[in-house]
Amino acid sequence: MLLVLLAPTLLSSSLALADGSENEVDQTTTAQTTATEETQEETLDSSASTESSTTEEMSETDTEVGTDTSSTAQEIAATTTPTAEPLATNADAVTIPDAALKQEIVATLNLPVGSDLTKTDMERLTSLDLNSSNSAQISSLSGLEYATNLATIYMNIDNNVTDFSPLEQLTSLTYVTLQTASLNSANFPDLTKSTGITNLNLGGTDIDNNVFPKITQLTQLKRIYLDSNMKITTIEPLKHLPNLTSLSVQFCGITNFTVIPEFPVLNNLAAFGQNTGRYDEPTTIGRSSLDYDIAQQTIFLPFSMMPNRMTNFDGYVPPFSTSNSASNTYLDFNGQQLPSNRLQITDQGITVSGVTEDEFKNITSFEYNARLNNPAGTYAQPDGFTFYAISSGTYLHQFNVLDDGQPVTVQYKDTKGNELLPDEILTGFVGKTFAISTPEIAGYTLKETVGEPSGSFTNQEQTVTFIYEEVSVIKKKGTVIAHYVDTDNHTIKTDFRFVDVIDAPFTLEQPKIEGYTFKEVIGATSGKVTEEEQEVTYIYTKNKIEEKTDPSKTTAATNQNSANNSTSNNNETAQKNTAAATKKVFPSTGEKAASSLFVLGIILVAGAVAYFMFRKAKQKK
Ligand SMILES: *[C@@H]1O[C@H](CO)[C@@H](O)[C@H](O)[C@H]1NC(C)=O
Ligand SMILES: *[C@@H]1O[C@H](CO)[C@@H](O)[C@H](O)[C@H]1NC(C)=O
Ligand SMILES: *[C@@H]1O[C@H](CO)[C@@H](O)[C@H](O)[C@H]1NC(C)=O
Ligand SMILES: *[C@@H]1O[C@H](CO)[C@@H](O)[C@H](O)[C@H]1NC(C)=O
Ligand SMILES: *[C@@H]1O[C@H](CO)[C@@H](O)[C@H](O)[C@H]1NC(C)=O
Ligand SMILES: *[C@@H]1O[C@H](CO)[C@@H](O)[C@H](O)[C@H]1NC(C)=O
Ligand SMILES: *[C@@H]1O[C@H](CO)[C@@H](O)[C@H](O)[C@H]1NC(C)=O
Ligand SMILES: *[C@@H]1O[C@H](CO)[C@@H](O)[C@H](O)[C@H]1NC(C)=O
Ligand SMILES: CC(=O)N[C@H]1CO[C@H](CO)[C@@H](O)[C@@H]1O
Repeated sequence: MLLVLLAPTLLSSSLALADGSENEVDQTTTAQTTATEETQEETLDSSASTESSTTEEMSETDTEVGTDTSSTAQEIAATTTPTAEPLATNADAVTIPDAALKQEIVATLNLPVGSDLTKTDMERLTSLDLNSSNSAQISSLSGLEYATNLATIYMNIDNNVTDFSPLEQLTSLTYVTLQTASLNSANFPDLTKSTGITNLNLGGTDIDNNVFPKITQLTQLKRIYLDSNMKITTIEPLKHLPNLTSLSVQFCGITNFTVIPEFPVLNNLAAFGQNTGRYDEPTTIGRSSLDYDIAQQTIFLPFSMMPNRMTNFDGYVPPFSTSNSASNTYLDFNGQQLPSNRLQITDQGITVSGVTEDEFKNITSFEYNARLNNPAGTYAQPDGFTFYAISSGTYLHQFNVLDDGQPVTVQYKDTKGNELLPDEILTGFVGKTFAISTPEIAGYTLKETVGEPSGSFTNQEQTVTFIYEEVSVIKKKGTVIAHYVDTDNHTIKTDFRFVDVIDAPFTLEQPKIEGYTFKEVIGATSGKVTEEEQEVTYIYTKNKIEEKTDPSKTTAATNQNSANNSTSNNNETAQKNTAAATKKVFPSTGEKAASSLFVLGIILVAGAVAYFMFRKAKQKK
C-alpha cells in the first residue's frame, strides 16, 4: 500500500498521519479562512449572486479541513423566490438536449419544472451550479452557449461531460469551477472570449501540465485552485500571470518551488501535501552499485540516490521521514513490501537487514515511498507572503535493478590485422541492447564484420571486429620491352611493350618473322613485371632466299599500333592483359595470316599458270 496524501476524504487522517501535530491543521485552516475572505470580497464587487459566494466558499472548503457546512446549491435554489416567467416566442426557443442540464437551468431560473427555455431566459442566467446528484447525469453542455451573461459556473461533481466547448462562446465568465474527472488538458475549453475571468477552480480533474498554455491565456486570473491533480507536477508556467495573487495546489505532484520568487504578485501559496515522483520514470541501476554487505547481510540505500527531491523556493530540500513505521516509510523489493523491523533509517539513508545473497541477487526492482519530514516552521517562507505552506507531502521513486553485463569490445582493423582505430569498450546492463555503427575511415571500406555489431549485453564478454580494406592502393606499373633485331643489331620489327602492375606475371613468345630465322634471345622471356624496365632482345638471322618480299613491315605496323594501344589501356584492361600474359602474350596471328595469304597467292598463281599452259597444250592438239 503506497502512501498518498489525497484530498478530500483522506485529508484529515493524512494530516494526523503526516505530523501528528495540530500546528499543520491550524495552518491549513488559516489558508481556508484567507481564501474564504478573499472569495467573499471578490464576490461583493462582482455581479455574481449570493449563490456564487456560497458555492465558491464550498469550493475552498471541500478539500480542506474546514468544518463549516455551507448551504448547497439545491437548498439555495429551493429557498430563492421565483421570478416572473417571461413569455416565450418560438423564434426565441433554445434547445437544451441534455435533460439533466435543462433541469438545472430551469431550477436555477426558478421556472416551473419542465418549462421550455428561451434565449431571454438564458440571458437571465448569471450563475449556474452543477453540483447536485442530478448534475452528475449531465453529459452535454450544448445550449449553454446562449447563457451570454453567465458569470459563474460552478461544476463540482463528476459528470459525463467531455465536450466543454459551449463555454468557449461565453464572454462574461469571471468565476469558473470545473471540478469533474472528465476534464482533461485536451478538452479544457478555450475561455479567452471571457476576458474577465479572475477565479479558476480545477480541483480533482484529470488535467496535467499540458493544460497550462490554456490557463496562462487568461491573464486576469487572480486566484487559481488546482488541488488534487497529481499529474500537475510544476507551477512554473503560472509565473507569467501578471495578477495571480493566490495559488492553491494542494495534493498535486509539484517538486520544485524555486520558481516562486519569479511570480510577480503571488502572496498566497497553499501547496500542502505534494505527492511527488508518481509520474517520474524509474531509475535503472546496476546491481554492483548497490551497497550490499554480504557479511552483515544488509543493503544500505543512501538517500543521496533519490532523484527529484522536493525543493523549497530557497533551495532547501526537506528531509525524508526517519520513521520506519509502515505509514511513514514504504520500501519494497520486487513489489513486496519489507516489514518495518527490517528497516533502520537515519538522515543518510535506509539500512535493510536480513538480506541473504539469494535475496540480493533476486532483486529486480525496489520502490521507496516516504513522507517528508517538513512540518510548518521547518522551512522558510518567502517575504511578503500572507500564507505559504509546502508542508507534509510524500516522495516516491522506483528503481529497476539489472546485472552489470560483461563488456563489448569493438575493434577496427585492416585486412592485415593492423589497428586502424583504438578499441572501444561498451558496457551496459544485462539485457540492454547496443547497436554499433561503423565509422568511416578515409581510404578504407568495410570489408567484413566479425561478431555481432548489435545485440544485448550478456554475462559473457563480446568482441566485434570491423575489418576494413584499403581502397586507394595506387599500384605502380612496370614495363617489359621486347626488341627484334637481326644479327647486325638492326631493328626488324617494332618493339613490343608489355605494361602491367608490379608483380604481374608475363610470358613472351618469339614471333615468326618472315624472311628471318630465330637465333637467340637475350633477357628473360617470362617472369614478373618489376619496377625497373626489363628488356628482352630477340635476335634473328636473315634468310638467304626470299629477299624480294618483306611482309613483316606491314605486320610490324599492326603490332606496333596494338602494342601502343595496349600501353595506353586502363588498369582494367591491364588486368585482363595480365591474365592473357600468363598464357601467351605475343600476338603473332598477323604474320601467320600474311604468310598463309602469300602461300595461297603463290598456289593460285601457280594454278593459273598451269591451267593456262594446259589449255595452250590442248589447243595445239
Ligand atoms: C456540492 O459539493 C459539496 C462538496 O463536494 C458537497 O458537500 C455538497 O453536498 C454538494 N451539493 C450538492 C447539492 O450536491
Ligand atoms: C456517466 O458515466 C458513468 C461512468 O463514468 C456511467 O456509469 C454513467 O452511466 C454515465 N451516465 C450517463 C448519463 O452517461
Ligand atoms: C492585472 O494587472 C495589470 C498589470 O499588472 C493591471 O493593469 C490590471 O488592472 C490588472 N487587472 C486586474 C483585474 O487586477
Ligand atoms: C528547480 O528548478 C530550478 C530552476 O528551473 C533548477 O535550477 C533546479 O535544478 C531545480 N531543482 C530540482 C530539484 O529539480
Ligand atoms: C526471488 O523472487 C521471486 C519473485 O520475483 C520470488 O518468488 C522468490 O521467492 C525470490 N527468492 C528469494 C530467495 O528471495
Ligand atoms: C643494339 O642497338 C641498341 C640501340 O638501338 C643499343 O642500345 C644496343 O646496345 C645494341 N646492342 C648491341 C649488342 O650492340
Ligand atoms: C587503338 O585502339 C582503338 C580502340 O581502343 C582503335 O579504335 C584504334 O584503331 C587502335 N589504333 C590502332 C592504330 O590500332
Ligand atoms: C607508338 O608508341 C611509340 C612510342 O612508344 C611511338 O613512337 C609511335 O609513334 C606510336 N605509334 C602510334 C601509331 O601511336
Ligand atoms: C580505375 C583505375 O584504377 N584507374 C587508374 C589506372 O591507372 C592510371 C595510371 O596508370 C590511374 O591514373 C588511374 O586512376
